[in-house]
Amino acid sequence: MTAHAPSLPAGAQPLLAFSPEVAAARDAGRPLVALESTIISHGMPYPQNVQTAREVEAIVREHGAVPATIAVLDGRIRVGLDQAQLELLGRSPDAMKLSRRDLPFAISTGRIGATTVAATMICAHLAGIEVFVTGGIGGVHRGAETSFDISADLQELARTPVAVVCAGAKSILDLALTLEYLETHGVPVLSVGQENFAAFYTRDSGLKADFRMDAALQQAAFLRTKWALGLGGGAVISNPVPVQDEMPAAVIQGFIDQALSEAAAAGISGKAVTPYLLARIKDLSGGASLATNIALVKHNAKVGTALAVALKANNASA
Ligand code: PSU
Ligand code: MN
Repeated sequence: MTAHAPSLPAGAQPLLAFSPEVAAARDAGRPLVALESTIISHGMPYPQNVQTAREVEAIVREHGAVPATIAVLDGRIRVGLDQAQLELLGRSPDAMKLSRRDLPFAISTGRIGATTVAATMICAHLAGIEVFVTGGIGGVHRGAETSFDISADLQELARTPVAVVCAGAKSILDLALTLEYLETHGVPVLSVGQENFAAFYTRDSGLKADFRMDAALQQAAFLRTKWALGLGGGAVISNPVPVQDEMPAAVIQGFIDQALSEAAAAGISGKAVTPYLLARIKDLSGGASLATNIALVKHNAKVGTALAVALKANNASA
């Protein structure tokens, strides 16, 4: 182990399993980028989900870090998945969607589990990984004042020191309340390339992010400072979808509104809400939303890898 290789809490050690590639990267002190698996099991259809997961991993390698896709299989947290494990997650109708509360259940009962943003942050932190790339984060749902539906992703961002690179959040959510909630809990939102928070399918939510920071070195210095101050918790790195992949705002908003009213009419609640909305939007858009989704995750992989590399450099010079 190098000076910077993280040490696991003793109790967690037997519950984590590193792929050979990730284990070697840890030993060598190379930058690692965590990737989530709910986007594979519940966010995209097969086979595009597995294909995208592999392509995103390749982008991370190409840009100088090692990808660590995270899931729960055979009673352990897998940090780094092989092809067979990715296929299993991508095809299995039994894969559970795991957030913070669900992790111990899936591990202790040997279930197949895909990790959400919240659970992936927890696992990445246990594995000593500081950067995590995904598509979009969960947030405060519209109507949360009566449903209390606020994603556990937001609390996780408040407590677990991992930077989450995403394309903002979908406007299936109340994005203004999501930003308010993050502010209340001290979670900074850094925006790349623009002032405003990104809205996943579209670049501009119309809401200002906290700080614009285009350069990975700036973002890394911000995070090192935050953590050096003992402030803990994570940060949102909002990276808008590339212009050429953006969806027309009015078009996507129509699909989102329809999906929301169908979800309400069908009485969908709890953890089923987000996967239901994602699947409906994909169907309503005739697959156009999926192409945007894939493009933005790949773009996030580039930005996240640059950040992981910059954080290593910042560490070495500290
Ligand atoms: N938003 C997306 N795509 C996703 C998700 C959210 O645009 O795939 C997934 C992520 O895994 C996120 C989870 O952590 O849904 C949030 O679920 P919930 O709203 O139930 O907390
Ligand atoms: Mn929820």
